[in-house]
Amino acid sequence: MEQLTKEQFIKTFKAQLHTDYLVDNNEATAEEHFRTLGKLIKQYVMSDWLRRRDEIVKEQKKTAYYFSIEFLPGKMLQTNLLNLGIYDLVAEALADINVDINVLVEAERDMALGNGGLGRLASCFMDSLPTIGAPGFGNGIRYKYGLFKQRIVNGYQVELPDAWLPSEGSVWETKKPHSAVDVKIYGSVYLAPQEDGALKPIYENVKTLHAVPYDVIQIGFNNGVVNNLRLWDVELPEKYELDYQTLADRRRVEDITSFLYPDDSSRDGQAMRLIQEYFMVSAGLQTIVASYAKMHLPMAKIHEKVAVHINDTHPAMAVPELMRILMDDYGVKWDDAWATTCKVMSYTNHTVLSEALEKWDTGLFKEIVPRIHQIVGEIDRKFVKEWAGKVDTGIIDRTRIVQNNQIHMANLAIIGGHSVNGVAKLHTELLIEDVLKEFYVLFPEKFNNKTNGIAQRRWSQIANPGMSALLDDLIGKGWRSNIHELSKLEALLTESDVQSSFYQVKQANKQKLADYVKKTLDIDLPIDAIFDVQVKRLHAYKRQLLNVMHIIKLYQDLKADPGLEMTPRVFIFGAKAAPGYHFAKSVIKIINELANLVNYDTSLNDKLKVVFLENYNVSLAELIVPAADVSEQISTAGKEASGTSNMKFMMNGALTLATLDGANIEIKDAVGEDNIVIFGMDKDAVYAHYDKHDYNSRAIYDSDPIIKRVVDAFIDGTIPNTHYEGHEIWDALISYNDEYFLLEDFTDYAEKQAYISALYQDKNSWQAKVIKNIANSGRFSSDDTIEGYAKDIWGII
Ligand code: CR6
Repeated sequence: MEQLTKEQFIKTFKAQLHTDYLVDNNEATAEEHFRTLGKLIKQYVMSDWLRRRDEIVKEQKKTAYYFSIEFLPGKMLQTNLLNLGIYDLVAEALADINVDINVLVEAERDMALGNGGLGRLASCFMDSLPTIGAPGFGNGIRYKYGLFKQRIVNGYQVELPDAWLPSEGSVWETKKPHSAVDVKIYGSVYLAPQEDGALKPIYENVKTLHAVPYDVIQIGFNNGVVNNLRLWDVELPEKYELDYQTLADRRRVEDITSFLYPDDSSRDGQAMRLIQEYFMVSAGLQTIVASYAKMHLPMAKIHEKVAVHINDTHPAMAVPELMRILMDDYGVKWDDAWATTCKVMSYTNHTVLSEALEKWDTGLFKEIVPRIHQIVGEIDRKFVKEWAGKVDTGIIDRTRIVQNNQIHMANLAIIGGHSVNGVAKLHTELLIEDVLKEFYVLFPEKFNNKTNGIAQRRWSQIANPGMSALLDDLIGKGWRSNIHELSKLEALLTESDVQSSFYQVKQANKQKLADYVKKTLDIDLPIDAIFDVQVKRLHAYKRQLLNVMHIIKLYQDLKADPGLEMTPRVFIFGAKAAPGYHFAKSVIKIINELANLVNYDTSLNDKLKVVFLENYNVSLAELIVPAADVSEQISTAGKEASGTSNMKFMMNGALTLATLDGANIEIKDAVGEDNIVIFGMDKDAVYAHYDKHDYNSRAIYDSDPIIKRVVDAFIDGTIPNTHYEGHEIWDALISYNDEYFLLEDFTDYAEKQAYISALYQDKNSWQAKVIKNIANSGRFSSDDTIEGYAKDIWGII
């Protein structure tokens, strides 16, 4: 964008307010101010945005399209201002006319079109792609309702719809009706032989959906590059209105883009989800192929200009859909279409949990996407034929796409693509050795690792202005554009004034969070206590319950000896549970009742506080992460594919308390064993239990009086109002043999927690570790991660 002055900005800002809202600056609401500023930002980048689009076709740039059913950007105002390089200028200009930029920031609604880490990662990539100058665009769905809004009522999670989208639309998007495409579902299809011998698909009784794109700006950091996130919405095509005669028919169509499925760990088996997936994939690919066609290059070479990324299994229908478009719409023969499709597609696996690898009932699949069903059947048949006789038939039976009347979407993505990556070193190893090992026998060359990363500008400069200013003072401003310069801090680890400056920053951030807690929950938090934080989706494998068990132990210790010397602790939780996930909801109830129990018990002398912050989302994370002293990353080893909040905490100077799981291992490698606190079984120990079937939680419970006392607290009335939930949890731990090994890891966990309490007393040593963590956090930048994708997988830079 052109150089901007304060005066120019103020003039256009006021004029825009007049034009859009017929108000003067001093009468406008925060919402009006926010939308006006957003609109100006969009105007500033419009020419860069257009240029980007045009140069891709004109210069025939190879482009990557990141297909994801989730994106979780949170708020975009600050990121956009920062990346444009006008944050300070705009903040000052607004202040000159008595507008507080923070009020505008508050006025923006979080865009929560994702559940958790997977969607947030996609958004970090959307920030990093233009920043490294790579032509990489997103493709997703414009849900009218994002992830549910969580309220806590009587300790229980209540889910409310998240109506994030204002009636005028998001200020960051532009509707593109002229780029709309039709997507066909249902009906039947048969192949009619043509004179030239080709088979032409003839559709009958299909339903046609009108897919309308909304393009959302993705601004690179200080480089004039603006990429695109294309979100698809559904409309009723006028041309086909007779297909939808009743109101109920119409509503069903509108529902396709109504809401995000609030579950990131298992499929819910609803036809609507399948329709969503096909809708997004088909609309996106039709447009991509059409824009490639404008280059007038051979269709069978589309892989030279286009890369399509399948983020988790949801967009896996991209494989047969690209085949369909190439064959049915552009007349490419099967073998050529297949060869290029495999080179276009790549896939990221985000979990080892088998329930999250989507499988669709063949009957349902055939009913909703009959042509895709045919193509998948043919891909499967050819796959079996190709490998017959070359490998053990058992391997073929277990890796083929169609098995027992189910379509295995991960298998489709792996077979139909050229790259499969895990999201942390350990995770990729596990894919190779265990979860996908038979695919590794067939296609070893496809496997690679890309450890996740975070958009560091949001998680440092935006979320933690206090720390950022301190860093500027200590190591200069270079780190703001080159995050690896944080390593300059290595020279300052032990300097006491540096240590105390970081301490001051942390205390100020803790105070800010404490103020929020006071305002929202009316609980007073002592900021000299350790702020010990676990924020993430609620899931049994993430073991929030282990954290709870430790709190119970501390509570019992303090009750037994009120004079006990103990570093005061504030335990902070934030977590949404999938609405149908009973156990997870029970854990939320337990945490809230435990909080009520300890927070108002004056005999504990403020040594123990527990807070559950409702509606954990990106914005709340920006408040919580900079205020944490301890980052809890305590999943059962082998279960957390990567984790990304672990990286955010590290960058903000928290010490990680972790199992050797996911990216925790790489954090340990980055900071060294002395600067992270590791506990519990590693992946091999966990797998040894699986192999030997020798885990016995009851034996641990019977033989360890401390563990018995803690576990019994769930059912002996210690925690009020949790009779039902307490029994459910006790049963999971004892009667059902503690699937995630909490009991085995508990003792080490509690000991390492005690070590942390002691360490915190030694301020110098603590601060040196904190600074060491910040100094080494640069390697977890998503700019670097995405560079790996762009070079190794997509070949776009
Ligand atoms: N739940 C993983 O569990 C990983 C993210 C992003 C997850 C988590 O460890 O950091 O993906 N997996 O790769 C899925 O969503 C399936 C997640 O967010």
